[in-house]
Amino acid sequence: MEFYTPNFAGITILPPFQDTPLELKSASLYKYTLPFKQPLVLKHTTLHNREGLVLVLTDANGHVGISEISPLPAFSRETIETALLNTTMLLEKMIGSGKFTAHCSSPRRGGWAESGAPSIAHYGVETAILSLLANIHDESPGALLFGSASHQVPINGLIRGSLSDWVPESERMVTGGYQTLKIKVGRINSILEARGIQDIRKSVGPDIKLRLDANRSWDLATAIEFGKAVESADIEYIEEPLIEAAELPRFFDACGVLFAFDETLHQIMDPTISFESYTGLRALVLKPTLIACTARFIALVNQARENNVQPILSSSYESDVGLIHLAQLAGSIGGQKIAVGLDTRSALTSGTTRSPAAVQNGYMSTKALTTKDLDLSHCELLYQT
Ligand code: OSB
Ligand code: MG
Repeated sequence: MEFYTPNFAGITILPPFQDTPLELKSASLYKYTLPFKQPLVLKHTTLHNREGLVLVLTDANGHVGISEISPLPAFSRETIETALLNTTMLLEKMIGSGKFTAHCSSPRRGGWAESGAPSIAHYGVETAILSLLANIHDESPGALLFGSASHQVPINGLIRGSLSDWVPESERMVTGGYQTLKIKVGRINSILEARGIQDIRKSVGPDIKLRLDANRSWDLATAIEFGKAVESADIEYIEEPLIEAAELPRFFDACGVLFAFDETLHQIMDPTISFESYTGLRALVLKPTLIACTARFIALVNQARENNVQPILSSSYESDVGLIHLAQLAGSIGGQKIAVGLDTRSALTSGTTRSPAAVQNGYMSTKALTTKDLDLSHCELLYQT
């Protein structure tokens, strides 16, 4: 049989890996609860714990596929309860349904764009299948989709503390090997923040890349004022400076600071949206966990590349299992050249693997996970076939 669920329909894995017959034998689904070191303050919520699901699939030959399904409260449309329900429903359909091939796009289907709303349950199951296929072929999941893979990826150090910590934190990160920093702005007075950015530039020198993220905090006038004030600090780009995304080209025209889409991508679901009309667009910040559809994620990577916009893969405070998958995808997209946004593990007290998906010397490893690497001591088994 051919296995179609809505989101699987649009994924094209590269020809050497297509049509691999799969037969699932068992599935286990665990729920983890991991405390944050400090309450995580996000734009519309504050979190004390991260909760999510870890899925382990085993095929008839003993290969495993491992993935994580972790909707982020206030960002994901789905909750952990709906994700759990939808995942178990999918698993019920798949287990015991005999041999199938997955991830072959069918010309009869319209691909992901016609496949209905993205679902984190689908995303989690397709990720586990991708991980299973990768293990069968002894390749990285990213290589199945994008062709190549690097053994490590550079990470942008994430600075989310208060203004007085910016310079010491930046210095600590640069000493630790980070070559790109991402600073969260738009939280207090924008003039003070602009000065803080200038101070960071002075202290880290000209060779460190600086990215900013304003999470849509400003009106056009405030953003332009900020942009002009940091003009000499050589900012690589600023994510989502404006409340109104449509005004972004005017922001760029007025101050010359390049910008990136993050939240805006989750509002525009039209896959054909033209990025060409956005003068000044430097990057797409792509969070597969929030996009919740591998095919749409691939489409966005391709669209970015076609428009000379950088695809920057980024995490959403997943546990180690999810982060390792993201690092593997990143290693196949930007390789060792483009720093990606995976510096979120340090916010958690513990994780889901024996050794954490740590950043070392500014890089994260893309090494594949095996069941031996899992640490499920913070998990509860919820479902097993
Ligand atoms: O605003 O970019 C954000 C994580 C979860 C939700 C929103 C955001 C983030 C990050 C991830 O900042 C880290 C990064 O992109 O470097
Ligand atoms: Mg952002």
